[in-house]
Amino acid sequence: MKTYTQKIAELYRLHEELITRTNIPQETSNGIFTRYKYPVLTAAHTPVFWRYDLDENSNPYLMERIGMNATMNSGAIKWNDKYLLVVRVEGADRKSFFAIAESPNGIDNFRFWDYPITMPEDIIPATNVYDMRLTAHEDGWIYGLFCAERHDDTAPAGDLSSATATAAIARTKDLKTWERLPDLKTKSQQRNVVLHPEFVDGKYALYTRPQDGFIDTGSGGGIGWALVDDITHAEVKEEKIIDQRYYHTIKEVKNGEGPHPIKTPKGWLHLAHGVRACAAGLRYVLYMYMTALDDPTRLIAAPGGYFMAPEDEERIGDVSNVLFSNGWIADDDGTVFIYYASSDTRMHVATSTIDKLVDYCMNTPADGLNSSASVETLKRLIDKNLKLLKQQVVSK
Ligand code: BGC
Ligand code: BMA
Repeated sequence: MKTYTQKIAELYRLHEELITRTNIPQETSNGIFTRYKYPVLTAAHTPVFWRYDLDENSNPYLMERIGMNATMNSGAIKWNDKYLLVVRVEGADRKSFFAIAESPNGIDNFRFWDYPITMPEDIIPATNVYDMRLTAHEDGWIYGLFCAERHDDTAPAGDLSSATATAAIARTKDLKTWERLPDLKTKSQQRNVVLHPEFVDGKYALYTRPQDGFIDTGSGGGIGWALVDDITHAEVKEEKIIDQRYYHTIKEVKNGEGPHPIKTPKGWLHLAHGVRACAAGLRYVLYMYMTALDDPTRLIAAPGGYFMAPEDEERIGDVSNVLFSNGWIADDDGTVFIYYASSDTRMHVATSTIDKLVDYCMNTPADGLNSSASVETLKRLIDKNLKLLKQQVVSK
């Protein structure tokens, strides 16, 4: 018979084994990015002392007292040479909260800080908070923008599902203590609001995602852009759509900015998610685009189709068929760590480089918006390649 102390030691041993497991790059790659074999975070990565009461008197059976359900949609930042994720942790009670997990190398050994983030509330407290985008802004603060969700009290009595989505704004200097600013004032509901890292015309700039209802983006049009005078009383007065949705594309139903774009010599590199509807429900994939350095609202590259879509175990989870990303880190050597969640359940990493991602954006054919155009694009590549292959045979 194991003693209580031995049982706890066993829990710790298994947990330690899981979180220190070496991650392995996957051999097969499309040349654009490399996936890694293991998720970087799962619910089982949360500390043992979050889930178990370790006191034999109050927990004689050594049961989990607080269940953790998922670790997903995480913001990311490099901080004091460490790779940090602000994870959307979801408890068994369906409530999400933010907690930081830190890794020395960006691909494995992610370890949660002891305490989750205590996020101050706005005037009207939210029921649920999620999907934080981190921006180290040139004003010196680190901002976290996230979705604050509340029950829609205008819904008919008994309707407990109608909700409102608002962009919440908080800022910090040390990622430990957070100051909450008033939620973004806008005409429509908003999810997926992201702060651009630089001032534009002396103003704060936001990527927005206007929507008609809580789920329905309807007339929203796509990813928007708005300038804000005062981030401590942020209000969207004018919104311009910079990345539109189109019929029969991977972003037909919805799209939303991922993390804030990365500045490259050739333009701002964007990662976003696109949603289409099918019999199985909504399918979420990741896509990329680029905008001009002198005008971040001007689209300069729009590679067609998805950049990443769910594969293998990524396809399955609480909300299946979903890839979602709101965090990436560009290292000084040009490596890009793309953090993405699969099926609202677990976190993964894929790596690439700035040069490769720019090349991908600039040289992947755009979506021609119909089958004939796709065939013409394909034929052009076949022509070129067959000519090349023939020349090589002749010259041999
Ligand atoms: C969930 C989000 C989801 C949203 C729209 C929220 O209640 O927490 O994960 O994106 O609903 O479906
Ligand atoms: C939402 C997003 C994510 C989530 C996705 C799929 O609209 O904001 O929180 O990953 O749906 O459930």
